Amino acid sequence: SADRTSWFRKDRFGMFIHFGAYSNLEGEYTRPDGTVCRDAEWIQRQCDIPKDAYEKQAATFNPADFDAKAVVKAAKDAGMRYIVITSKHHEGYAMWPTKVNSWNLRDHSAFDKNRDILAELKKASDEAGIKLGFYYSIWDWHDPDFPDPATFPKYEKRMYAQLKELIDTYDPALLWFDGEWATDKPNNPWTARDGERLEAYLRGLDPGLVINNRVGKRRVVDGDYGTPEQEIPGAPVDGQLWESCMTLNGHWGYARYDQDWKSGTTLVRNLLSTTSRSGNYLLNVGPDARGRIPAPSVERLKEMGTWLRTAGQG
Ligand code: JFZ
Repeated sequence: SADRTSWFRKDRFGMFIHFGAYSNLEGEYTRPDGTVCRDAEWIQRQCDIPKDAYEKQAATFNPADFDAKAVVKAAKDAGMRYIVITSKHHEGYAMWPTKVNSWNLRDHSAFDKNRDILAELKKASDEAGIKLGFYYSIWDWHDPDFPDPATFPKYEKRMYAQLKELIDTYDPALLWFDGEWATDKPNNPWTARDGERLEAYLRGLDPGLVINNRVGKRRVVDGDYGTPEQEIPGAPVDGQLWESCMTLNGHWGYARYDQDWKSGTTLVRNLLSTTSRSGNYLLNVGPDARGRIPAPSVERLKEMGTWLRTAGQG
């Protein structure tokens, strides 16, 4: 509804954060034979990392330097008005202390058991007047019940439970779904009906939630807005809200070898061409294994903020 999305239509610029157990590898996996395979949040699949090896590396994940206030400040200084962080990417690893399973940052890491980065981010965001939303992948590589049509309903129950936890605990302003297109579900696809059921469930829990269209089949009727990825559409659908998400370099998750950063000029141009066509711009940062936003990312966000405050005269 127009009411629910009023803040989203006003707050045109947001920060996307890709952060998960993959961040611990910083984009590089050394195989037992010594060869190195590179990728970011897809590293487990792209590099065929065995499940036990992936779990073993995740157990050492210790993002002790994650600083919610610094993250929020970087966003605010850039002129961003909302943040969307990966609560669970395709790897299935929950970034909050979920009670649904132990594959999460509290129970399967070397991180301080008293810390909860989503709670920290929520507090810092509230203090700064920034909205907080969560990315949540429907596709789950870790849950054994996901790929089999016979057991999928069991997975779906856990997914519903996790989403309820997120809503009850952190009161997000927005949910950003993904992975509804899962390639290992050719015979058991996420259907329009699955999407409608999930969306109705979420709206029952919180009618104010803004939800992207990847909750369903990306029809105009699914969710509140469209999600073109890494592109600014020439002709957005008339009347549909949309948000273009983009990376600062060539990856979503942290990849230490990727230093191919977009220039401040390009980023400002993208922001302006998106917002001038009534779209939102969701620009991504990928914290490293310690939880720090890479310095080249922070620099570029600063440049954007300076440009916005001075209309290019800064
Ligand atoms: C997905 C994820 O697989 C990726 O890791 C990242 O989180 C990104 C924001 O979303 O990737 C996609 C999703 C949709 C398309 C392509 C990649 N698409 O519609 O072409």
